Amino acid sequence: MSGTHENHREDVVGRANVEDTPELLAYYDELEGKNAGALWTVANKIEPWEPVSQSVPVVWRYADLRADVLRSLQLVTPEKAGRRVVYLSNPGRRDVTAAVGWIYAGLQVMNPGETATAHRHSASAIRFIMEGEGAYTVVDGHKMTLNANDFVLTPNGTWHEHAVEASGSTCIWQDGLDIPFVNALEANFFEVHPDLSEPVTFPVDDMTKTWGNPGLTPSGGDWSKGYSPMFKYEWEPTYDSLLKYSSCSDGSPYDGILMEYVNPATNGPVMKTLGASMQLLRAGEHTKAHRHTGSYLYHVAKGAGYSIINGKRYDWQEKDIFCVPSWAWHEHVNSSGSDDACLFCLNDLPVMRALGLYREEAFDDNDGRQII
Ligand code: GTQ
Repeated sequence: MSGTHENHREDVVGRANVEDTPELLAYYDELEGKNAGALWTVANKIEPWEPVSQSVPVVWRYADLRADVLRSLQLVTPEKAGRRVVYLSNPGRRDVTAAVGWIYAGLQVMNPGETATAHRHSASAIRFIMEGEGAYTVVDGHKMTLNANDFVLTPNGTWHEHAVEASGSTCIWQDGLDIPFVNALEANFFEVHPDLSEPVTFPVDDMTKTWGNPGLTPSGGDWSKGYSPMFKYEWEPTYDSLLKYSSCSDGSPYDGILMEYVNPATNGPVMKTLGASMQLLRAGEHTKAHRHTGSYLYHVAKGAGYSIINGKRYDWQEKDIFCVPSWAWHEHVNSSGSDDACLFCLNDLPVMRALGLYREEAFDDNDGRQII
């Protein structure tokens, strides 16, 4: 069918700018019939001048979603659903079930005494605990007890199982996975544990007790897997570290006091595909705008404020989740004059850095952009 071809022309030297003619349209038809195409019709689209994100900035307000998450307790069992999760859907990324870029996220809820079937997959995952008592995750036989704002890893290929102790209360946490990314690479496998449950074979919380001591590493400690051996990063030492750092540093004008969670065996990211950080914004702090490649999903661990993303204001408060798409200008504001605010951030920076795709730019009010 002639005339249905896309033709992305730009009147700029070095860019494709070929006008349609009946002869060319016939030629495009011919190529299409042979599963081929003329690059100059699509070149400007597939090689944009700078990253073009399909994701749009979104704030998922906990006050709006919490009742829906709790309602799922009445609607489905973990046995039937596998995992009882309300996922976060970016309007620009519905086709790949992403919250932003290639990152999936959801809010999982469990009642006391419930367990989700043990499983493993090629996707890497994190949990960030939001509310409730008695939640735990077992990763390859290591049981982690979980409290609010604790951050847990379930790295790719590890068996994992989530549950809430019978003595606990209803728990909600954020899941974050690289599912869309692994699917884009067409490399995702999933397995249900043959026993449906996995045994706890190590002392409770052993990985954090072994690897999570400040400035100290276990003598002879041997760890060469591609992810952090510290499966759980607790909130209190994290917050304490931010306070200590902020007592002696101004941090970054673009990020405030930002610390990255690291693999203590390498000082590198916690997993190969997903990185995470916790950022403290001091009372009244307003960071300077910048942008970078990579997709960022923020979870408000403490406080309230707003972010300006590509010139638009997005208000947030504790337990809200919001995203900053790749290459979007952003600045964060702590609107309290007396309390600090903390933003947990899940991102794909390890991928960007490993592939040499990380790039950052500062916004300069006097025009001009400055690569930093
Ligand atoms: O518990 O590993 O929200 O595999 C989505 C997919 C959680 C999990 C989700 C998953 C998980």
